Amino acid sequence: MGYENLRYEVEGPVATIAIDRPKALNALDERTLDELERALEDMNAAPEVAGAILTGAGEKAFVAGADIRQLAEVRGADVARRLARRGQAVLAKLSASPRPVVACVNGYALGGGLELALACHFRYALAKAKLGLPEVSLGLIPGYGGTQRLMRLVGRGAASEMILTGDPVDGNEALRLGLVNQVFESKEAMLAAARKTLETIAGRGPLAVRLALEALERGSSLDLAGALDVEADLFGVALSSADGAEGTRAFLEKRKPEFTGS
Ligand code: DAK
Repeated sequence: MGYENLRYEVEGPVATIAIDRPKALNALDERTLDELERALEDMNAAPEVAGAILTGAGEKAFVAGADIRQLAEVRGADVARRLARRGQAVLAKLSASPRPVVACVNGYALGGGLELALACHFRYALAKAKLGLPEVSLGLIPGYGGTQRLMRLVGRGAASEMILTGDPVDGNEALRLGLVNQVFESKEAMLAAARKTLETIAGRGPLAVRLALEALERGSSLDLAGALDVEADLFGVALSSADGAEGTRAFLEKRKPEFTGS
């Protein structure tokens, strides 16, 4: 089945998912969420793919939020709950993806759009990008994990200011806050840097990358003691794996490791 609201491409070990609904500045409606879920499944099922870039098609927007037109048509608590569960489930899948997804924020990342970027493993942005949670100006609060993921990333003070004012920050301010890892002047430079990072990751032990992502994901919702238990368990899996044996042996034999992902 093809895609209507996004573009999915694979080049070498890197998949690119570009949300593409120009008439609504790439806003997330139900169909786009469905297609995003399918693209993540395609990416994780492709043996040659090590990770993905998630971006917005065009020059103006990453994702300008949940589709406000669709939200305004929602009648009844049941439909609203189903919509909320749907969005939360797709973002949870993204956050728990066994392969890394890098958000490349090329313009407006507002509301559900910033929440989508926050569910990615890390973020790059253009200096001119606008990242914010404007829900309070619509009489709402963030509903796809924004209050929690933003607070965990930038701390309660900075998150409170962004959420309570609803005012967006640009890429440089996002960098200062720790909301994004790197800032770029052009989309080409940003996508090239994200590709290079994912190619570096593709050269590391595939099982170790998967286990590290799992440790980060599971540990992020536990207290330190519980999270350290998770880390110890997964470290045990890594050390007793074929890749763990190969990586340590290759170091001692002064050669490049040949990982098999097992
Ligand atoms: N939804 C639908 N259409 C959108 C949209 C959106 N979020 N954002 C922009 N568009 C559409 C505009 O309506 C316009 O369509 P036409 O009028 O041409 O038909 C077209 O995209 C171009 O937009 P503008 O003409 O407004 O472009 P400007 O350059 O003047 O302004 C802007 C760009 C990004 C500043 C502006 O479009 C804007 O403020 N957009 C809304 C941004 C926003 O408030 N986003 C947050 C939405 S609230 C939930 C969980 C989560 C959420 C909801 C529920 N549950 C748990 C159920 C999340 C909520 C949100 O994301």
